[in-house]
Amino acid sequence: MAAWPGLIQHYREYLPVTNNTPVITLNEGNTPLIKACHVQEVVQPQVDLYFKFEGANPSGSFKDRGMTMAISKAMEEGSKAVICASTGNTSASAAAYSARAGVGAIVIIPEGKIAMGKLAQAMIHGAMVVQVEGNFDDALDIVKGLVEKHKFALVNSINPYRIEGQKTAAFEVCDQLGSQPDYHAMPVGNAGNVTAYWKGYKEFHGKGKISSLPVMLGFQAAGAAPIVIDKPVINPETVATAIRIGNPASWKGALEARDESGGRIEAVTDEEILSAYKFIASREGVFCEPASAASLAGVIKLSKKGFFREGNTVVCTLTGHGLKDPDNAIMISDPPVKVASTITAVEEVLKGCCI
Ligand code: AN7
Repeated sequence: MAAWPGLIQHYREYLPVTNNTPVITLNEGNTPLIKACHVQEVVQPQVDLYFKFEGANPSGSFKDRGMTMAISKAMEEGSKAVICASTGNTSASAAAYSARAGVGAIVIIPEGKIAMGKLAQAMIHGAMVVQVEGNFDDALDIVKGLVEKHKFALVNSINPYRIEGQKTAAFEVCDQLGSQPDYHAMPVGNAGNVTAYWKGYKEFHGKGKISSLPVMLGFQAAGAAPIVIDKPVINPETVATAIRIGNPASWKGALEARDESGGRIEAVTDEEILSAYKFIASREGVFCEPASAASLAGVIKLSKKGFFREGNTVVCTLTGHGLKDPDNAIMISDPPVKVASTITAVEEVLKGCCI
């Protein structure tokens, strides 16, 4: 089989690129669709549940799908610098693709509230990193103001090319499953991704590639759930910093996905998020970041209300890699046991667990 060329090449006919578009790619996409094997412990009745593991993208999140498009188009348009606000993953991805393209990247992030791995990524890729004493919503407002005054290409998901790239995840799910799932669950922050998946499913349906459309299920963190409570949240708070967003830019797109698909956008608590996060890592062997686990947390929550039927196919997008946020993994896990450097001392602590 030929090497995967990246999603622009693979899904070219569905994307707004021409022969004049310089394709900036890190061979993103083609991420694994991993079948859950222990999920019956937490979801009843028995469903076929899959994880679309977007942490396997080059910068470790789904943002790479949108960024390959946004940066390629920015280069086509001759942009000298790109800019974004970010809770972390967008900045990591923008920094990586900008480095590759040889264009400057400016990333505006909320001070102290982005996972360490993401900050490290933006820095090592050479972006100009600016921390503001505010949250993501404040940072996005600043970015919108700056692009009015300066010739920067904005690469947040209000850039329509971002949505175009990200919709390819829905294509892949259909291609990998051989049909559409019954339900598609994902975390919702700025709501670009749920907008993109729904666009992708509708386009595949329009082309006759799938026979019906999935029901979309979006989950916000309870402390940052503006769409659920139907008004912006001024001070969003959640352990899942990636989705610590109080005024989503693609609010309308999320409502369309929900209403057109007959789906739901609901809230899950930090406790439910962390519990699903731990389950996915410790029982399924997949390490995603806390925000990603909001997808399974929501599915577990709905299943307790009798939402699913036996045999339903449910896909949960795991949006980002767990390695981006080591602090939370360490926080909720048992600490390593410290002993003297001898066989007997190590054996002593293994008694009752492994020997
Ligand atoms: C792991 O990086 O908004 O609903 O600035 O990093 O499309 O915003 C990240 C969002 C889910 C929510 N999971 O997606 C940013 C940013 C992870 C994320 C979301 C994000 P959207």
